[in-house]
Amino acid sequence: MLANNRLSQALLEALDTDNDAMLSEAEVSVEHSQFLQDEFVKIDANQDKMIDEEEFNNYLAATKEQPINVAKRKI
Ligand SMILES: [Ca+2]
Ligand SMILES: [Ca+2]
Repeated sequence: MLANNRLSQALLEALDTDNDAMLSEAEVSVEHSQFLQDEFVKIDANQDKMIDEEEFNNYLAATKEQPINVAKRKI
């Protein structure tokens, strides 16, 4: 979890060009990240068209679960 938080913080800082600790659709587009644009609606849990740190953390935590579960199943 701590590693996820650090990762999301680094990503958030990289994408957050106006440094308001929120990611707008425009900021996500600026990075030309098609993946993030597609995922924007999913990440934006309260659908206010802004991604805050909590939403981003929740999203990353949710996506990180999957490879871990797959890895566990192999063992
Ligand atoms: Ca911003
Ligand atoms: Ca939001």
